[in-house]
Amino acid sequence: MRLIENFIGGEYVAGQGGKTFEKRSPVDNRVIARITEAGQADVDAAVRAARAALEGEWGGLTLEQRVDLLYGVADEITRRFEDFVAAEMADTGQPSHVMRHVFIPRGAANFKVFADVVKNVPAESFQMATPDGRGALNYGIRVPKGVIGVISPWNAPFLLMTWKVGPALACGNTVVVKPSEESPHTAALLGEVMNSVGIPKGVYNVVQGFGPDSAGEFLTRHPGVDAITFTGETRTGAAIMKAASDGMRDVSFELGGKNAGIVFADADFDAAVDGIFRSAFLNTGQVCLGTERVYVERPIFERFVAALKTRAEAVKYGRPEDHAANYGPLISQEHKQKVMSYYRKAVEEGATLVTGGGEPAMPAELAEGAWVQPTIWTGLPETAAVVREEIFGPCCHIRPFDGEDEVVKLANATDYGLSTTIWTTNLARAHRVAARVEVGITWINSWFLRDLRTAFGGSKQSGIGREGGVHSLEFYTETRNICVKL
Ligand code: NAD
Ligand code: 6OD
Repeated sequence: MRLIENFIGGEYVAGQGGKTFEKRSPVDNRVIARITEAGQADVDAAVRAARAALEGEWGGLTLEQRVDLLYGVADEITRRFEDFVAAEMADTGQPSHVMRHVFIPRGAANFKVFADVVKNVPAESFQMATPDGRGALNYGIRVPKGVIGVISPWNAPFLLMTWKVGPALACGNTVVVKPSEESPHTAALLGEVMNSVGIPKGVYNVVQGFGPDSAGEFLTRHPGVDAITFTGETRTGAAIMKAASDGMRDVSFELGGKNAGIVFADADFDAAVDGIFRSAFLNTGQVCLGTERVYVERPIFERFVAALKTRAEAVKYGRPEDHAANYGPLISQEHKQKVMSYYRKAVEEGATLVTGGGEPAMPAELAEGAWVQPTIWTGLPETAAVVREEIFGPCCHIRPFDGEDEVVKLANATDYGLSTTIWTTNLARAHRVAARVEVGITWINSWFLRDLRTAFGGSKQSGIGREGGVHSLEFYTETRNICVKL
């Protein structure tokens, strides 16, 4: 049985308390690894290592040296592509094509793009008048914020963890990462990459474990951590915000969503069905940007529901390495219980079940896996729990609408504000509606197209702050102003 350890100061080390926990495969519920659980002493050691690197070799590198090392990390991820694919498939059970085309290449891109960003962003400068007429010059210098605590989730583990580690290191910080207890593999494997390309020891550290009363909480409460960047549930964000208030540490939060998909009657019908199918069911619905509320203009409502039903019923269940499969399990039995409880609640709330709503019949060797059917409902009021709460599963509720004003109201009637996808051939309307929906990112006639130079984040309870491109620099550096009297 493989043992996954912490990665501290460039070494793989067992937790000092000797505690371990098991990781089960989502596919068949077999135990596939044991994981070290970091205690307070391990988190202390990781933060010390990160501080030492910051004040030592890493802090002394030139920008060019740092950037070259990060290009090296990206190249080494690409060289070890198959290892990362295998590690992520083991943790999540998702089809290999998702790993190959989206999640793992993004891991490499997260290092490359932010290395380029830091190289190319100029510092600000302002000239000012002074009473003596000689003037003064202000200029800003950016300095790293320090030791960054990175807390990441399980749904796209490598993409989401490196999306924070890449810019943090590019800006000259050091990191202590706490990956989800459900997805320990790729964060651990990245330690090997860091060592093999010569990233100084202590720049990248990983503590494994859980959230409350475990590595996550010890890290976010640690006074040696200068800022915390977190992706996960809104409720967890609230707990971390309280922890960060001790010492007034800065936070960047990417949180939950209950995203609307809006389909106008003039949309390219097949493209809209395909787009909503992907946004509702890719990664078994475990994408924060996914669509759980679909609004379809009345003239095409029935036809759209029927077409999406056909697509949902055609998914091919299977192991990640089975190339014919395009649909995997949920991450865990625990998450399956949560999703199934919403499937039952939808029926109790009076939904019309269009398709799914239960567990698929799986062959004996996969019967213990966290499999659930893609599910579509109609007929619920907007007040239903299933329409209001983030389920984070392969399911959506579809409701008809009449006109722009109504659909904007419906889309905005939520505490969340992460993303929207709009389907229409009327581009003037697309721009109008996009400007009115209260979210961090809107896709028009597409979904999950990502340019890493753009601002990414959530409105309302979907997040605090923006990352991506220069926006990441705002969080991962501090600007000091220097005023020179001339
Ligand atoms: P989660 O909040 O349960 O856990 C995320 C991480 O936080 C894990 O590493 C966990 O161990 C840790 N954690 C939990 N409690 C903690 C605490 N008290 N202190 C410190 N750390 C703690 O989220 P999850 O179930 O792993 O991921 C799914 C959620 O993430 C969904 O709500 C989804 O919408 C959200 N998400 C958001 C984005 C985004 O970009 N907005 C991206 C991906 C996922
Ligand atoms: O693409 C990204 O940068 C990003 N943060 C994606 C989030 C996906 C959520 O599951």
